Amino acid sequence: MKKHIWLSLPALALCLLLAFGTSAAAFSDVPAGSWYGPAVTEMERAGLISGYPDGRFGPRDPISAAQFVSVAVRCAGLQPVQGQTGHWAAGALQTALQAGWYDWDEIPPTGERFDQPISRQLAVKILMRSQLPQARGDYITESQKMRDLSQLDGRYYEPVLAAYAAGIVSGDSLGNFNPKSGLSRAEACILFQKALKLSGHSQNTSTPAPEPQPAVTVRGGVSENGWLQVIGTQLCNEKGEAVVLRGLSSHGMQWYGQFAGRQSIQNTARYGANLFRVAMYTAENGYISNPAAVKQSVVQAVDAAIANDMYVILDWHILSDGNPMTYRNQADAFFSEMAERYRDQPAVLYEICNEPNGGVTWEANIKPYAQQIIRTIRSRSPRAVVLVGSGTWSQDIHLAAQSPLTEKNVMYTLHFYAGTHGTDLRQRIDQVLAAGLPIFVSEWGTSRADGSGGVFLTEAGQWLDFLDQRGISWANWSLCDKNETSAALRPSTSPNAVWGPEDLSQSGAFVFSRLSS
Ligand code: IDC
Repeated sequence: MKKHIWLSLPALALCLLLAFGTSAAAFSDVPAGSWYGPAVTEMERAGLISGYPDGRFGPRDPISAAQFVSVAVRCAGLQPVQGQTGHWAAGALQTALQAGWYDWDEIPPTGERFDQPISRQLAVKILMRSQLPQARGDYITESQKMRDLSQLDGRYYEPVLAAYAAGIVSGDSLGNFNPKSGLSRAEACILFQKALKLSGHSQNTSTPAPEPQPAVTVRGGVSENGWLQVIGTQLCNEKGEAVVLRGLSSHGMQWYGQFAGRQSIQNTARYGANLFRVAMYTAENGYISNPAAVKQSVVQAVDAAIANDMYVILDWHILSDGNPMTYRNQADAFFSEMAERYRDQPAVLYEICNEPNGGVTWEANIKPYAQQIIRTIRSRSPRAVVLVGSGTWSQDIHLAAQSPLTEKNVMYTLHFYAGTHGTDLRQRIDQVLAAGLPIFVSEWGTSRADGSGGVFLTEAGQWLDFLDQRGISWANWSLCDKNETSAALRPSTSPNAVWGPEDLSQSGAFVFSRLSS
């Protein structure tokens, strides 16, 4: 069992302490009857802010970028990640940057502006993106409320107008917003308090506010973690602790099912895997043309993973058949049977459409398909986690984010190949995480997207670091000995032997080294 400490509770407390000094029940310089008194007290009681060591809060001091962002991260329930400098708030600022709350040039991660007062326009942008990402304001209506609209830089129009529309800001007595001035710590408290109230009230609308993320990430198998659940954007175990699953995906079961037996799966467990993915192609001589035999090999693979105390993804591997609606009835019958069979089995996760592609849309094809199949699965196995793909070979998570499913314990798959996909797709992950969409990388490769080329281990390393920092689970394509660079095993490896380093391909050696780290 390995424990990955993202940030211990004392470290978190320290960040807060540094953000606002020590905690005190009441601040000597915050009169109860002042305009900011109730907000400051409420935020302090909720553990979101605290004062200076001498018992003051400093309500009229300008709030710095680092202080403001730290509170935003805390209010959003996110964890600081590895920062780029030794500054006390570097981790929180990195979290916020990666979440897309502001751009690199607005608060460079190199730190030179961390301790400078934050401008009102930037503060409002960070506030709205972090706490109320769905909020919008009508230009014609809201712009009339700002006498000094011409002072506002273009990139802040959207969040500032949304903040006006939500009643979070209203301008000074002259009707000016003063976008380039700073704001005081007391004003910041009021802004956060208003936004938090609104996000709390809007929890029943389309995107739920992210819930606090657990500080400790555990690995381990099914006996340790039990039924999985999705809390906010994080996969968690039965106790509600963040859990990360890592492992290999089979190649097509109709071709390389021999590498999905007990010994092969156990070999990956010995390197630290707690997950196996069973890729059941539907087309290409897969389940649709040969249902009985393919299903039997799939059930054997699922049982082999369970025997190894591992989580296992049952993957309906659409590929050349790009539209999940094509074989919807077969999928419904298959998942009905499997969810019944594994109804008492916390190990099984259901991936209901590997990679929709071609002329499919989220609204017309994938979402209605997912709604039906989720209903079918949940009527048999109510607690099962379901993984849902999106268009363009499961890269269009941003389109799913515009109209997410309302069912609980659903995650959205994102697939990447290190030789083809990079920064743009990673940015997309951060955008949708900030919007509350839980992500599971159920397939990725060290090769190009065609399964060959490379291997691209530097790029793959960047990807895995990125996923690690966000507690995102993954399965690597693929556990087989095919002569293609994405295959983890050298040609002619025996599926029934204990594997040593000489059996692993370049890709396999890299991937296996990252299973336990
Ligand atoms: C590839 C296999 C390759 C096979 C091909 C077509 O590596 O041997 O000939 O499928 O069946 C995916 C798919 C996955 C692909 C993989 C690499 O989910 O089935 O496997 N890939 O091309 N999406 C992006 C890449």
